[in-house]
Amino acid sequence: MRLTKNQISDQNKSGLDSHQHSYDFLTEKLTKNNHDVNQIIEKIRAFQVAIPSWALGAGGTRFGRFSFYGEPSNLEQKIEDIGVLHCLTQTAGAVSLHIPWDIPSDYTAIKQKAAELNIKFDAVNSNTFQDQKDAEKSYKYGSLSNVDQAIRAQAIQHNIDVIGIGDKLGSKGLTVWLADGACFPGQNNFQTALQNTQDSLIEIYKILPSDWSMLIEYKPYEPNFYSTVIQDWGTSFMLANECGDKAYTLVDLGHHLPNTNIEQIVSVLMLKGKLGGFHFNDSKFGDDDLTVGSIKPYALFLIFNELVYGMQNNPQNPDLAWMIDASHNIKDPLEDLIQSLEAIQEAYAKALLVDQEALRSAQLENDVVAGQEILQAAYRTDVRPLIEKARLLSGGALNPIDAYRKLNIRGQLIKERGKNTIATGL
Ligand SMILES: [Mn+2]
Repeated sequence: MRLTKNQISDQNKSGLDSHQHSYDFLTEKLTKNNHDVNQIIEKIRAFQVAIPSWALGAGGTRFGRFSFYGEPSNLEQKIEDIGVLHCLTQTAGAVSLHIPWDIPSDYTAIKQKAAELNIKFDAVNSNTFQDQKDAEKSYKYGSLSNVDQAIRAQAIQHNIDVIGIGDKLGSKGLTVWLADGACFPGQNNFQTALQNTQDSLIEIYKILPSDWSMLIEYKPYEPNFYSTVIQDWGTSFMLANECGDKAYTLVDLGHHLPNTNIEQIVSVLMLKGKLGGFHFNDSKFGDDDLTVGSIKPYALFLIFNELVYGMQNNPQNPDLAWMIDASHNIKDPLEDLIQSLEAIQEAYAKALLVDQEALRSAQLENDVVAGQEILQAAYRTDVRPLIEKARLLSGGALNPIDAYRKLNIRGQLIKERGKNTIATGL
């Protein structure tokens, strides 16, 4: 299904007066405080987040999966769903493919469909955390780190194949996340596992096109519960340095032990020019993959504050590949993604309001109270009128969730696709 501009502007009509009122009020206040509101809105409009191809169906846990009707059953339908999201929110202008779950059967047709919906192909993701039907070798005991050279070679070749697929679509990045590790002490040799991983990554890096980047993701545990080979940002950073200039660390918000200071990690990586990608989600205990901003919105703001600082002060760091990496069991996946996209925009807009100059002065004077006041003044500002304005200017919905429901989009998807479709890859 495809939404039209008219459908959206019809939905917007009833809320325009109220929006304008709160927008004018906020603009007056921000302008008095020396903020350039138009510039902030342009930044919000330019901020685009990739939607992963696996997030459009209902997610599952190892205990069960409760289907959501009208799910997209092929890549074409997944791109259509992202088209709906982008049309409503104007901030989901990219897709991140997971290979081999979403290998295009017709490249020209998929590229055309994405172009029509104004969607770009972001980083492609390889998968060596599960065995594929026709695979010769098993990744049960690891992929790029495996003690068996033939298994490592198969995993290296898979990543090379993924680069080939991404290249045909116009992607510029490969994301590597490894499940490799050990469930029990004595299962593997830490040094051998790391050395094998490094050597394998270098083999993949060697064939990376010159305008591509390789993003190395880390995670402390799960599915292995004793050790993960790339367990933390330091290990990823070290491997990226060993590979070369086009290799970077990728931070996934859910891939940290509880209470890790993620904003500090972001800050250090940007200073070193090595933060390449970012996966958004939220969590209470582990890699919960909950809706962005649903559990720890202040932490998300503090992270964005460092991202904004880095984007303004660290020209040595490249533009980041932004992606939502959340998927769960309960909500309509499209509504969930809309909520995540709004939380991201909100945290970004608030971070843009931080008075960096005043913060710097407070820090130089060791005025701890002032530092906190400056951050919280930005955090406590209700920036939603700015996000609404950014969406309106781009042709999106004033209230995307409301429009999604009033237009009965899920109902239409069920009519088109039926009740029993299941998204691939989950
Ligand atoms: Mn991730």
